[in-house]
Amino acid sequence: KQSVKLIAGNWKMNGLCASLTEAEALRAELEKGPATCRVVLCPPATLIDRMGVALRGSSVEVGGQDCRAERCGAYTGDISADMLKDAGAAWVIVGHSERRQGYGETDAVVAAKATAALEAGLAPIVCVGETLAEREAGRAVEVVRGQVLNSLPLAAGGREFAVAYEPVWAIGTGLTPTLEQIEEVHRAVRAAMIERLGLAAATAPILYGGSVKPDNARDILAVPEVGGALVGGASLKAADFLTIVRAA
Ligand code: G2H
Repeated sequence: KQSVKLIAGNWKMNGLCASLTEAEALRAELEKGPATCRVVLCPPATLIDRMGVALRGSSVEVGGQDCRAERCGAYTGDISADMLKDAGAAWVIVGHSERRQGYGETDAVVAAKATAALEAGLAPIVCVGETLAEREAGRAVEVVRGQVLNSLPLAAGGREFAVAYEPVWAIGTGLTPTLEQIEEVHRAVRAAMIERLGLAAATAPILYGGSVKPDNARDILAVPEVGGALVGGASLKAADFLTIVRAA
């Protein structure tokens, strides 16, 4: 039995202060009819504090999009989990494919970041997903299983966290796997989570991410083992994001 779903919005490097009107619009709509799922918004780090203000009084939580594993030090341009927590975040995305591919982040780096997040009191959303070449070679399940086993820190056992399955080829492309493919990988992710962490990982949500839109969210969210969604482009407009939240 799955618990309440988790819908997380990943604004990526989009949004300025003026964009917080979208967060305010979301809060206003949720005041009219509260969400039946958990909702998290992950804006650029510069907006975390102000988004917390914009969402005050609502149940929407705020998250970061990445953190460094170290707590502090000479790491120009980076941000620590403690800093995100201090700014008001409750969650942080780690291991997004745009970080794995663009910054060479390995599973070990992702696991270290997730550990740092947990130590700071943040719930990590650990991202995994195969490339198109890996999918076409029939290796999707094997690749994702390996990423889960090696990116999930043992420290996550019994703690709040989520895993997000995001096929790299579905991110921002408008392409999505079939519902059967999503179910197959989500079942494999669950098995790997339990293999890694034991039954403590039996209920942590597994989010699907990659071109989730208002018109496909309901079908995707109904797939067994899909515990929510990580939404990029469609999280930028409150109306679109709200439609996805209402589908959960
Ligand atoms: C995948 C997703 C959010 P989009 O990166 O993490 O983005 O919904 O735009 O494909």
